[in-house]
Amino acid sequence: MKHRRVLRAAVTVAVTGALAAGMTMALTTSANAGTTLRASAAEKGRYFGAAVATGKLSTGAYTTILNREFNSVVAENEMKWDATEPQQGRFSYTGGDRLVSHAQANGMSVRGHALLWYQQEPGWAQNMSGSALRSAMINHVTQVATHFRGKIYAWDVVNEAFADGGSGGRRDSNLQRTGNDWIEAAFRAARVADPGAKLCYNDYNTDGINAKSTGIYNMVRDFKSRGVPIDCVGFQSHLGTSLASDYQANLQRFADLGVDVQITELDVMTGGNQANIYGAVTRACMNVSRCTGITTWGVRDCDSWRGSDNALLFDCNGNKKAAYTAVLNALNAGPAIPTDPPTDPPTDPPTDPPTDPPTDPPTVGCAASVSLNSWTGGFVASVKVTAGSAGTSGWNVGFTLPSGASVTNTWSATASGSTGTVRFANVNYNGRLGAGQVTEFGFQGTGSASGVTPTCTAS
Ligand code: G2I
Repeated sequence: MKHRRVLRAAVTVAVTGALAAGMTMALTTSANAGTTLRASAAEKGRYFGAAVATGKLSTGAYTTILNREFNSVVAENEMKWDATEPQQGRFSYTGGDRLVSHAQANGMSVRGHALLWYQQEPGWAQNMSGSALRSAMINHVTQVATHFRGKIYAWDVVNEAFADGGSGGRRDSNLQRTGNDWIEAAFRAARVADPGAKLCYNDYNTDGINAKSTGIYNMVRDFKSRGVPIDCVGFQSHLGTSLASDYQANLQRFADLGVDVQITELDVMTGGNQANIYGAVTRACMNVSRCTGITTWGVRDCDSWRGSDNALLFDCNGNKKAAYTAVLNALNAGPAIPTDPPTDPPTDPPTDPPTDPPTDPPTVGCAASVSLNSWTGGFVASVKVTAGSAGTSGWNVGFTLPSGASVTNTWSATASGSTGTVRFANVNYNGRLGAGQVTEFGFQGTGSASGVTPTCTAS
């Protein structure tokens, strides 16, 4: 059983010296302390979430707790690759859509988990490699993120790509063997497909400053310096009987790189320390202003993948455990995420006399620019269309592709042709642009598109 292997890896990080000073801190509750996890987290500008197996949404005892206590959900399995693309190019969103509807009806945000992961690949993808796999994986990212566009708060774009042990390097997998740039290619494709979602890298055994978390830290720093779109890092936090003393410091060093951090799959082995560890993790998140929320990997002990570990906040009868109280108290005692400083009051109106209106005639037309994310054998093109000063009621962008290049997939435009001269027309919702307004579309292809330049015509 694959997930057993992960569990062992996750809980054998025996980090000692665990719960330092913070644990003995007296917990006070503020005057307007919340009485549920969701209310208390929301008061502090954060979310408190749970992983949900959507089949359980029809169990009343389960859903009662979920709706009362949590304001964020993540699909435990239903948005993974094997669930969403069981056969190549045939997508299935039943479970994921059901969870999104439940979330929307109950005031919950949704974390998306996970676009690319070496586990739970569908069989057809397990058998692929090289540029065929690279194209298939980028297509998967594009299609799934496009389907859920606008509905996901944060996506785990890539899950568990780093190796355990002391190397600090990447984990071997067929995804990794498509080339070291697979992670950034996935993030760029996800950004194009759902520009509103925060894009996260997510992993386990990263619960302190260690070789693995440092490998990830270096990747994030590199991505930020090169403009690869990454917004957040998820710390799964499948924990044993102790907590790294530098858990909070580790979150903070990532936050200092300019990304949000989130606790994404929290569960803690039962035992004397369980409530203390839950409290300490919550306090650590509260103390890091860019820690935007916490998700536990399930609701009740019996819902957990960790079986007899009794690792969650509610027992099998739905009763709140001591760990629940520790979390609630820590949420209520913690600081709120600082809000943006008030903006300066408006300055005095300018006293200059009004200038003459511009005399230039409006520019009929549009401009287009392209940014390419290329790898050996394929590419994703992101195209920006800017309306001239007369605006547009429609636009059409042409490219002449080098020989050997072929368009395989297009979003937010309609393609005509796939090789040679290819044209992309607006779709019904993005043709009408005001003066200077910008819209974006994209396409994916095989071969190389390097050096292509777009021409834009407006109507
Ligand atoms: O392994 C714990 C988590 C580690 N981080 C990534 C998470 O995505 C992962 O979640 C677990 C789910 O909680 C399990 O429910 O991922 C496992 C897969 O590696 C999930 O287990 C699978 C079983 O392996 C399948 O046999 C089963 O069909 O759950 C499937 C649906 O119940």
